Amino acid sequence: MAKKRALVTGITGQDGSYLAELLLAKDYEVFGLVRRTSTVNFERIRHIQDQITLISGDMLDQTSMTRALSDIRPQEVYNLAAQSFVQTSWTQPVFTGDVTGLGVTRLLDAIRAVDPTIRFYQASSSEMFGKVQEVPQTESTPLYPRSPYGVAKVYGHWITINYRESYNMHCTSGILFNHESPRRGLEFVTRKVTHTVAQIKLGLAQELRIGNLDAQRDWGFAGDYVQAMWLMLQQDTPDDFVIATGTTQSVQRLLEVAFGHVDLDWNKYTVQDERFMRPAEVDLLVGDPTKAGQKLGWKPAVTFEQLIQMMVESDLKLLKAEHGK
Ligand code: NAP
Ligand code: F7E
Repeated sequence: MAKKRALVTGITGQDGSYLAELLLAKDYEVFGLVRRTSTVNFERIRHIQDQITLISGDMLDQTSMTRALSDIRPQEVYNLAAQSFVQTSWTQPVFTGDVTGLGVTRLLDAIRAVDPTIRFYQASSSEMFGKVQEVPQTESTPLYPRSPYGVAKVYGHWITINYRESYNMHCTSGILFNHESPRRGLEFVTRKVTHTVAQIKLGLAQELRIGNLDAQRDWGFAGDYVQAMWLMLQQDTPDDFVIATGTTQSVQRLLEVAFGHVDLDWNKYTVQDERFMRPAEVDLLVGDPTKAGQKLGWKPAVTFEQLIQMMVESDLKLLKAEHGK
């Protein structure tokens, strides 16, 4: 039997790399859409690069998507590409809206034109809940985004539902809460903390400059969350699913766990810095993954403490190799 083919946008990102590994393990032919950059940024997929096929394209260029879909003829498309850093969305609001919001319409419309039977996954986000209207947040909690990124994701979420309802396409939206890993970008708070903790432990840095310590997030492990993406596209009926751990932790707790893991007192090394405060904050996120548990049989395996310890250990190893320690 011919292998299933999947196209992943955002394959060079954190989730893209874990999803590509999962699809390869399930014997898919994996294709990734990559945008042109002046230097190569394949660090996260280098170890699997000989097993996947990369195709040039951009979320701002619908022609490139149509071409990629016509050439590959995939059965499944996972749309993970986005300008995904919330803070940057205030300095680049139009760009964020174009890539993260309108980009979804470009891709959906390219799918409609090439092959409307393709199953489509949209990477929706808990940032859509923003100023939360209900605790915990479920698939039916009203949306109240608090950043240009959150607003763009609301657009992407609703256009996904609209193509499902307008054209009867298999379009599914995964509302994923924060998920992290050793491959997380250095600008996000978990990785920033674990990397700086490792630097401090090895004598390579003196302090950690940080923003709001009171924000609370429902943090899970990216490796667990990409399994949910795949499960969603195996369902007969497209739907929306919240993917979360159901527990929440503050940024301060993150500091306690990360510094605590290497026997340091976070208070002694942490400096609050206005530069990392946001014009509008999302104070508390905690998801209710009951529907995903019941319909997909999904549950997270890695706890918050295990996740942060895994990330600190990985950064220690990385830095030791870089600095010959
Ligand atoms: P990430 O590490 O920032 O990766 C984003 C990916 O999108 C990268 O591969 C990036 O390519 C690509 N991309 C950006 N602009 C593009 C463009 N114009 N055309 C083509 N590709 C473009 O993000 P992530 O953490 O893996 O998240 C994956 C998706 O899930 C994103 O849509 C994010 O918004 C969403 N999400 C993430 C979380 C989370 O906690 N991680 C939670 C909910 C939803 P380059 O490598 O070239 O920059
Ligand atoms: O911030 C606070 C900050 O940037 C988390 C993206 O993947 O998840 C991510 O968005 C919290 C916020 O992630 C610093 O104010 C304090 O309250 O790690 P973050 P995010 O904004 O929650 C969602 C679900 C997505 O969809 C996004 O794509 O931590 N915080 N001090 C800080 N945050 C950062 N980055 N840096 C600090 O120094």
